[in-house]
Amino acid sequence: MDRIYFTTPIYYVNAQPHLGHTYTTILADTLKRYHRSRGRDAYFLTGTDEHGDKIAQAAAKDNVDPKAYADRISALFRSTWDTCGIAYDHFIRTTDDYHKATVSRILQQIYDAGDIYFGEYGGFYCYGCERFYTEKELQDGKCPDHRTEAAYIEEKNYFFRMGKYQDRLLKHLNEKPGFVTPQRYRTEVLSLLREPLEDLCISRPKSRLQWGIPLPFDGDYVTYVWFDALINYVSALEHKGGDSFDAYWPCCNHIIAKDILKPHAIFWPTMLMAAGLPLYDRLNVHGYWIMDKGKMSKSLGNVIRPLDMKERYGMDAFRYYLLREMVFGQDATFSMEAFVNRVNADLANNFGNLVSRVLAMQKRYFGGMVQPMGDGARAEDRELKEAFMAAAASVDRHMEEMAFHRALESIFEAVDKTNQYIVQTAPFTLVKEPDQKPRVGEILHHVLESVRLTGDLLAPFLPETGAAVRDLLGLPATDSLRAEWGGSFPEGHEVQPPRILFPRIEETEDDGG
Ligand code: ME8
Repeated sequence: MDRIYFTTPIYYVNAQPHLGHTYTTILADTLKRYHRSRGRDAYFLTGTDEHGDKIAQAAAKDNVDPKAYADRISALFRSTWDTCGIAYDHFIRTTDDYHKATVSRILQQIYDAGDIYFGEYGGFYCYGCERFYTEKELQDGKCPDHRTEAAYIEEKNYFFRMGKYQDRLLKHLNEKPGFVTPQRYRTEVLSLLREPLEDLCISRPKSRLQWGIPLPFDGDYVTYVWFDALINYVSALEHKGGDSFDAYWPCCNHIIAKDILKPHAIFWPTMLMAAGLPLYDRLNVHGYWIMDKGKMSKSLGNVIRPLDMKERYGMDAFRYYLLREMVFGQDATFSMEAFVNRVNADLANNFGNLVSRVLAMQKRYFGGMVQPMGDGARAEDRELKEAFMAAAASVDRHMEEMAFHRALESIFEAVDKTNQYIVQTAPFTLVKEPDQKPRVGEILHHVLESVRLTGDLLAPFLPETGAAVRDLLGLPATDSLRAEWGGSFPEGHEVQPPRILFPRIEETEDDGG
């Protein structure tokens, strides 16, 4: 059986789930559902990153110990994903014992192999990023990301001989052009590798930071948070047990945003090399959601929270906008106005109306009973079928390239085609001629089949919609796609009366959201 393994970043527990986290998590969820629907064994991992300065400081600010703090925020991430219907297979926490054990084992292994050494280091440290910066990287002495003054710190620490693996990593990137994708991020990694790769400081003295996994070979130190966090992708599979690691690791697809490209494209593969483990298959990097602050509604504030969006508009409307609007790899602007327009135009007017319309006609003309489909030999019937077969193939092609927006566009082109088919065949006029009734039955059967296939093609992107369409059509739930035309409705099959799938969003930003 074909397998595939998707991971999201494990999110820091110093912030609550927002739009950015939700986007990456929805991508992984869509990918898992998509591959499952095509008969593949897809495994999906997400979780929380709970050690390090940032978390210790956030906990101190809240006057609680770091573990209690992490428990609370981690649970919040998990329950958010549960409420949003995210179908993760495992939720990992870096404070889980099995994870800590794997991190210790790998550290010891790399230490024994001679790739970790003790040395003195002085550098500019940003607490927000939890890393040292070179003077050249700082802007006016400040961290380019956090815009806070970097502190000069001199201390003895352990270092990972990352530089030793530079050539091997370059060779891998050249031999496997799809290792980091889209292309622009591969280019960015290659350009980082044009400079000599420095060794990586992988410890923090306990005198400065206690909240971390102790180094197995020196109890006075804890592990640098990235060395701990990246290993989650491996420890989760080991924890799953059996042959999970061998089965899923070779088809591991990481999904991240561009902010954490360097740790994933440079630290992680070199760590894997040093640990004697094979590399992951592909690093898929998306861009950033930028807030369109001026247009954000007052009541929502500037932070988009997944649960607010779900409650107000439904999860599928939110998923649709995110997946349809962002071009994978590029930045996108989040605007409530664009959200409302997109959802109203595509979901409420286009697809929603189509579903209501055909079910209403089926009910009125045939009491909801599906009629024979006919031989489908007429030009307009054939064209409708062809439009759907083309859409199904195009979804596969686009998903291979993570072009979620194009996959959805293809499905909606087929929906447009169906609306044109109704106009062209005019069942509402034809029905007035009694001898044309069988033809009206055929036409509606074709439209119902379009709706069936649209719902099934949409299901990985919009799971609730996929299920609701099947329910309206009186068909059993399924998570596998039958990308064929016809044969969905047995003789005497009855569909439901119409029900609104997507209510039009009437509010404007002036309503206060
Ligand atoms: O970096 N647009 O965790 P994190 C799109 N713990 N995606 C966004 C986003 C935005 N504006 N903001 C955040 C960490 N994200 C580490 C990861 S992995 C071994 C350790 C998403 O909580 C995006 O996926 O800061 C980004 O890579 C991630 O959140 C960063 O999450």
